[in-house]
Amino acid sequence: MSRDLVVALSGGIGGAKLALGLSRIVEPDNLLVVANVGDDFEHLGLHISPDTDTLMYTLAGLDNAKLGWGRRDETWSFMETLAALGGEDWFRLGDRDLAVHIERTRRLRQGESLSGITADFCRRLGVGPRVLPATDDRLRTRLRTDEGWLDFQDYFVRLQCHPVVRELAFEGADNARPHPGLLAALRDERLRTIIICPSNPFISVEPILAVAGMRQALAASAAPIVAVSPIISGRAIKGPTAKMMGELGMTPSAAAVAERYGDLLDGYVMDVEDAEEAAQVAPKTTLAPTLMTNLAQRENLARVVLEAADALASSKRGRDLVA
Ligand code: FO1
Repeated sequence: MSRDLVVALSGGIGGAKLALGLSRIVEPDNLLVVANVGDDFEHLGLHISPDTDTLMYTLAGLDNAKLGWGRRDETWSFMETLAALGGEDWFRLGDRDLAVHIERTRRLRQGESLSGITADFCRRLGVGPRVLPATDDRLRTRLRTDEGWLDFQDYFVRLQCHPVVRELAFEGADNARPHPGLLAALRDERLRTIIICPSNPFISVEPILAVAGMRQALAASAAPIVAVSPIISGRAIKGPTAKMMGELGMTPSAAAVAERYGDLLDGYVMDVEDAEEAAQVAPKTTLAPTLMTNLAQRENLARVVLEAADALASSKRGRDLVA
């Protein structure tokens, strides 16, 4: 029996880059990308699902690389018209992107699941791998800041991540269930590895881990769990990871992210620039170039992560046999 099924947990832009690299070397049927839904919200009467869409657009080759969200070749007539009418324009919905939100919202209202709609959109857009929201249940990231409790997009987009973060909460997580398709993959004997993409641990990965029973299901899997550091030399490639780490009392470093994931990890891929930190990291480390500015780098990092996982798998299975 071949172990060729790969599960990747991902947020938006950073995770999507690695997911794209993985999609180039893993057969589409063998790649399951699990999307954070903590960023989801209702806006202008529409259900917006940013990380799911970033993954879908990236894997379809339709992503807007400049913005890191939304679609390429976008036009903004709707937004300009809305602004002229005095409407809410702090969260920018492009004309092409808007069609996705409108159609998704219509289908959700008719009782379809977020995962079912996502699967159908992916098929129509030519996405091979499965993109699965971590849960079909409602889960919303909220942040306690020096300006009080904020909904995620108010913090991230409206206030541009300026407020100082004190605490995060994942509303609904206790009553949310991991998607059954993900649970099945985690139990599948063909599972090769679970990859935690180089996404923000607090706002992209932890909302996935917060889904009731998710950590247990991951930990119970026989396959090795390998995370990729989202930090290089104390800085995040994009977004507020390093800023948040400082505000939450951590030193912004690759080692601190590994510590945050704790026992969950079997392996950790960190940037070659952070070689001196490797000794402080408990799981087995692999050093690699983790910056992904082009497709070759994405593919290369995907290959490194899979090789690291394969090396860990033999020792993990060996341990399980002894235990
Ligand atoms: N991020 C922004 O910084 N500004 C925006 O106006 C914005 C609009 C937007 C529209 C659709 C969508 O799917 C994502 C959008 N994002 C925007 C990104 C979004 O806030 C994500 O949650 C973050 O990028 C974190 O992954």
